[in-house]
Formats: sequence, structure tokens, C-alpha cells
Amino acid sequence: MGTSPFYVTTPIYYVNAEPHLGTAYTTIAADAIARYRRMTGHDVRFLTGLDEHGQKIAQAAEEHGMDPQAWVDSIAPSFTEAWKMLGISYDDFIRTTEERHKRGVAAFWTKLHDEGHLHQGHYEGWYCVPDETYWAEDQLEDGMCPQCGREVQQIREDNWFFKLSGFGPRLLEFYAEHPEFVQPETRRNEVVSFVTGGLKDLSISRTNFTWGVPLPFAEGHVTYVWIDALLNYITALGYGSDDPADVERFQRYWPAEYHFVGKDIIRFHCVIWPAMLMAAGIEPPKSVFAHGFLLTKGEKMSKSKGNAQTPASLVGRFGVDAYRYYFLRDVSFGHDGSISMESMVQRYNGDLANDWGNLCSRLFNMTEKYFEGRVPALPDPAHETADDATMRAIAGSLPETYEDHMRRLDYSAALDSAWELIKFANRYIENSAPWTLAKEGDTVRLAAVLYNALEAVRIAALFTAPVMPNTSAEVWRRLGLGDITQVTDILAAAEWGGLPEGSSVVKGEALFPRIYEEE
Ligand code: ME8
Repeated sequence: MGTSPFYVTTPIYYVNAEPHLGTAYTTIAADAIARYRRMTGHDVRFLTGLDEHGQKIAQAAEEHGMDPQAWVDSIAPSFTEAWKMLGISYDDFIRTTEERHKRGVAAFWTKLHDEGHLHQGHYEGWYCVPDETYWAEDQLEDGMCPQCGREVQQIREDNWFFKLSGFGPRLLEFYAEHPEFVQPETRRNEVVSFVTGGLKDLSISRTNFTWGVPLPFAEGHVTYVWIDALLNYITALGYGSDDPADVERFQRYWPAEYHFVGKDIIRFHCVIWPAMLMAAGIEPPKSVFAHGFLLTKGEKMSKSKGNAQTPASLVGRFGVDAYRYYFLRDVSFGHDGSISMESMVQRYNGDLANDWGNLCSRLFNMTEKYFEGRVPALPDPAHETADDATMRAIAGSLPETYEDHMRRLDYSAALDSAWELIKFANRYIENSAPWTLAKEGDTVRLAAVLYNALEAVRIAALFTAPVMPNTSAEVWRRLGLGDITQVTDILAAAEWGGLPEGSSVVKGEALFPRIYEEE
């Protein structure tokens, strides 16, 4: 707690095509932790952005008959618009063609050059343009890229190299001392065994095309796109600038708490990146979390496979909060997950329409009907029933359970714990049958039941807010409460009894109108 800094990043996405469900997935996951940490009082800085250099982008621009800068400028808005639609609360958005980034890249590689971490050499080998990755002859599979199975091209160039080969022992020592650096653990094992197998020096420059940041000390060389891209995490904070505001920002937020990445780019983030930082005398990030792939019909969803879907159609159908909920609840973070329309409809109707939406409408309706839309008083604890106590206990343990899950980025389990309260509140209403109490004229018990259930709703809205910010804000509004995004102490906010007596409750439309399968 307190105002400790919390810096979280997504990969910067290639602007060779518009964002799709896969890129949205990482971004939503990072957004949910950013939102939650703001609610636990952290000073959050959430960075996302675009990777705009390299051969792949230059080719995409050429295919469209455009100059690379004009091309990236034309695609960039599709990302900022998609993130706006998905409620992504980033604090900074970096594009690698920005001056602040190019300046930082040049400063970084000049420093490493001056300090003897580079050497000139000849590169002869293979290159996968779609993955922007070098491969040695013996790594190819049937002559194709071992990662994506696509064609590779041969390159022979005089390049500059980063002396990565010398960093093996330091990296292994670092992984051993910081077991949380690579998460989840399966990925850590993969990284450790890769480094144990020995590292080769890394070619950091290219000469056969020009769309990149020029290496200041080597005429005609542009930086290899990956070692330009990785630096975004520090150039966005101000690395490479002497402006006091930049220096202060960098000191405040670095090292990052989390880099969120897909498992496809783990070696860049867990081997090359920390080695680059060690060479420059900068601390590596605290943790890189690699999530799995979204699969459709058993295949990785990707732009190049042509099975990539844009978020807009699903958001149009289900709404943005249901979209965010589905991916974070249904796919276990860190594992591959199959997604389908059927399972999305099921989650929507079951968890959202039936459990959460229905709970809210019933309660808001009954408050209007029985108490003229005013929250009754906090009930007298002397008359607490066993069910009342159970609900209070579930709500009371939620903050800690939720925090435990979120600390491990287990979104699915965190949502599950919020659902325990939502489900119990539904059962509580069934068991207490407020409609019968009303008929019998037992206003005291009726008031107690409604207060308790409304209070459960208020607390459930707090813990679903990181994933479903719009719904939670709406629930709080309908409960006559303030702006939920202003909550910076979720523990205090979640204390039982926080719902003020007399607060005016608004019925409103269904939060998640049921979807019929035939639609
Ligand atoms: O790799 N399932 O950019 P990129 C889940 N520019 N996540 C997916 C996914 C899927 N099917 N497909 C893509 C790059 N992703 C570099 C990054 S960072 C310094 C440079 C997500 O546009 C996942 O996060 O190819 C993956 O790592 C990222 O998109 C790749 O995005």
C-alpha cells in the first residue's frame, strides 16, 4: 500500500496490421492490474505503444505504396481507437518513431559502444522477417522459421554485434537470485535451459535497408528492430534525456514491476533485454510475465494466419465489459486458451446476465418498491442471522483472497472469488425471500435483508471494477455512491457497512440483457 510506484507495460505492437484479439488480450490484462493497483493506492504508470521500425513494417508500407512514416501514421490510430473502445487506461503511449525514443536508442548504443560491449563482425545466416528474428542454419526446421514455419531469407552483412555471449553466467545468477523475474515457472525453466545451452553474440545492426534508428557510430547501419523496440520501456520514462523531469520520472518508475508479454517473445525479454540493461549498468525489470496464446479451432490466432479477429465485432455484440470479462475469466492467464463464440455466450448469460446483472436488478427494483428507492439503515448486529453472518464473512475475506490472486496475476481465480460473493448474495435473497417479508409486513427484517444484499453488491462492484470498469461505475452510480474510479484504498472502501443509509437507488436498465443462442 502507500504511494509506491508501479510501472507496468505491454509489448509495443507491430503496425503492420490492425490490432486483433491477441494483442487486445495482453493489453486488457495489463489494464486490469493497472486499474487494481490504482485502487490499492499505488502510483501506477501504465505504458503501451507501437513498434514502428524494421523490415516487416518497411515491407508492409511498400506493399501499400506508401512511405514508411506515412504508413505507420495511418495505422497508429487503429490502435489508440481500439484501446479507447476497450477502456484501456494507459498513462503513456510510445511510438518508436518519436524523437524521445530515437534519442534514447542512440544514447544507449553509443554508451555500450564506448564501454566496449560491441564489436564489428560478419553475419551470415537466416532471418525471418515476420518474426524479425535471426536463425542459424541448424535451427531451421525443414528450411523454414522454427517459430512460425514461414520462409526465411539468407543474409550476409557486415554488422555490429553486442557481446551477449559473455552474459550467460551473470544471467543465470540473476535468475537464481530473482526467481520471480520470469513467470510463470514453466517459462523460467525454458529461459534457464536456453541460457545454460550457451549464448552467441547478437547482431544489432542492419545495412540492407534503412527503416530504423541509425547507429550513431556506424554510418549506413540502422539498429536491429528488436534492440530498438526493447528500449521503449526506458525511453518512455525519459532515458537518454537530461531534462530533470525525465531524469526524475526514470528514477521513480524504473525498474518496471511487470512487462506483460506473450510466450512468443520471451527470449527477447528474459535474455537479451536484461543483458542489455546489465551492460548499461541499469537494473533489469522486476518481472516478465509470459501469458499463453489465444487459440481458435486449436490454432494460434495471428495476423499472418489470417484467423485474426478484431475486437470491434465482439464488443458490438457483448459490450466492452463482457468482452474484458470473458478473456480474463475463461482463459487461465499463463496458459493457452481456446476461445469460441459458444463459450462466450455461455459465460455472458451465466455469469453476467444471470448472476451479476440479475442480482443488481432484483435489488434495485426491490429497494424502489419497498423503500421508495432509499437504502435502509445498517441493521442491528444483535439480530444477525447465520446467513447474514456468512455473507459478511465472505465479503470480509474477499479483499485478501482477491489480492493473493492478483499478486499472482491469476485473474480467473480473482474473479472467481468476487463471484463467490455474488453467488452467495443471490442465494441469500432466495433464502430470505424479501417478497414474503413484505407481504407479512416484517419491515425490520426486510430492511436488514435489503441492506445486506445491497452492501454485498457495493463490495462486489469494487472487486469487479479492474476487469469491468464501466459496469462497476454504473452500479455505484445506481447505488447513489461517488465515482468508483476515485477509490485509492480498496481495503477501507470494502469495509462492511460503508453503504450510507438513505442513499438513493436507481433501478435502471438491465446491465447484461440476456443473449439468445439463435441470435
Ligand atoms: O512481437 N494470443 O509485436 P506483435 C495471445 N513488436 N497473445 C497474442 C496473440 C495470441 N494469439 N497474438 C499476439 C511484437 N499476441 C513486437 C514486440 S516488445 C519490445 C516488441 C500478443 O505485434 C502477445 O502479447 O507481433 C504477443 O507477445 C504480442 O501480441 C506480439 O505482438
